[in-house]
Amino acid sequence: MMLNDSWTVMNNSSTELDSKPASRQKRCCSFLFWSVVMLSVFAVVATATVIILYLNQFPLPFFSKRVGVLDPTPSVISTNRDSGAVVSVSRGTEGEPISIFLDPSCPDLSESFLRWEALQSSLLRRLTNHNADDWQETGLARTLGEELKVLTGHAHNLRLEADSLKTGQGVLEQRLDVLQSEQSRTLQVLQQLHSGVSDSLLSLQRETDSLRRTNQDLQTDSRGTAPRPSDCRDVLSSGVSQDGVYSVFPTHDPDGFMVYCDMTTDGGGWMVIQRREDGSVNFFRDWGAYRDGFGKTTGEHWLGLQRMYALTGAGGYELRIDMADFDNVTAFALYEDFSVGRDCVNPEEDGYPLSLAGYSGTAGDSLQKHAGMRFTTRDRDQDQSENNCASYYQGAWWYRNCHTSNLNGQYLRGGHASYADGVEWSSWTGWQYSLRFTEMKIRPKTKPNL
Ligand SMILES: [Ca+2]
Repeated sequence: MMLNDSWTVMNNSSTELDSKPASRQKRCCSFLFWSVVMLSVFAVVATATVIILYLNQFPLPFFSKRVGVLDPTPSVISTNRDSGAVVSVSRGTEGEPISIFLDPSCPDLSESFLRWEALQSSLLRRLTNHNADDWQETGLARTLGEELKVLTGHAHNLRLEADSLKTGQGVLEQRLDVLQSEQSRTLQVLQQLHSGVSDSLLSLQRETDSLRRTNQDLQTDSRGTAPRPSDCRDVLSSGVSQDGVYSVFPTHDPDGFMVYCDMTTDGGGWMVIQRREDGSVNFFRDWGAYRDGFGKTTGEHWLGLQRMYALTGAGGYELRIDMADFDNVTAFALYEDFSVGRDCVNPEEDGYPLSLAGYSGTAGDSLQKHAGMRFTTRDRDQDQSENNCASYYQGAWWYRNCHTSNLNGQYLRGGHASYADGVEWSSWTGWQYSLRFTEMKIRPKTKPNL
């Protein structure tokens, strides 16, 4: 009652004065009411949109942790092999990194990106088709659309990047294949090179062995087929030490001839140039016989003046004469220098003169007085006697007037009545004893190194 009255009083007091202001108050309350309704609807729509986007896991720039401010920090792409990921993408310093795992087969991500783009496009269409009556809702929807376009653009770029990566991986694989092929080829070449070098070394080793064997063969051959001996010392040096007949090839008589080598007396290496031992050979011969030699090499013989010249004409030989009587007593005479026809241009014409020096021995020197004498035979008198000493003393020798030795005399077998016509060596057995054995032998003065 009191309220109504007051109200009535109030109304009564202003009915006439404020009839239009009452109508204005009524419109103002209606506007406020619909504004609240629209705000509520807009809030519901925005909340639903955000929920949809959130459920679709879209990054919402205005729903980041810093609400309402776009994150200016660019994405950071880095490799993170520790986590097993090939590439990690982190957005912002506090953002969770997104690891991208690329297995060797490189899965095709284009389809995922396409689905992503399709989803964004679908959401964009929905936002576009949303017919909002309120200007704020419309602005928000427009903002969402712009962001979605940006997101779609990013997704598209990512798909292109993924395709580019896949293409790059293909090129990389091709290059890896080429590299592997090159590596294989290089290894093959290296193996071939190594094999070639090994073959060359093996061949070189074989050649070296062959050369070594050849060298050994040559050395064996050189020992087996020694240079032709020029005298008995060479024969002895070749390792032969047995007395006997050998071929020698003196420098001045390259065709060679047979000689008897004494390999035992006084070191051996002696060439026998005269031997008397049994009287089986006639020594009373002419010039030609004494020049060319006669007799049997293994028995009584005369080597020949020409051969003696061939051997000793240039000097350098020594002479040894071994003798024995019929009582088996022996003696020898050694001359350290002996030569026949020394330095003669035509030794036969010069008479094969005797050069001799340096006696030693046990038989006495019965030859030195013949030094310088030319050789005389029964048919070629070149001695200093009125007569032919050879004829007179039944021999052939380097007679002077006539002799102190006559080793080519008659084989009278010991003591004889005739004078000096036997096999004489006067300083040992006088002029009337014909020796049982005589042997004249020569060798180079320089003894061989045995
Ligand atoms: Ca004479």
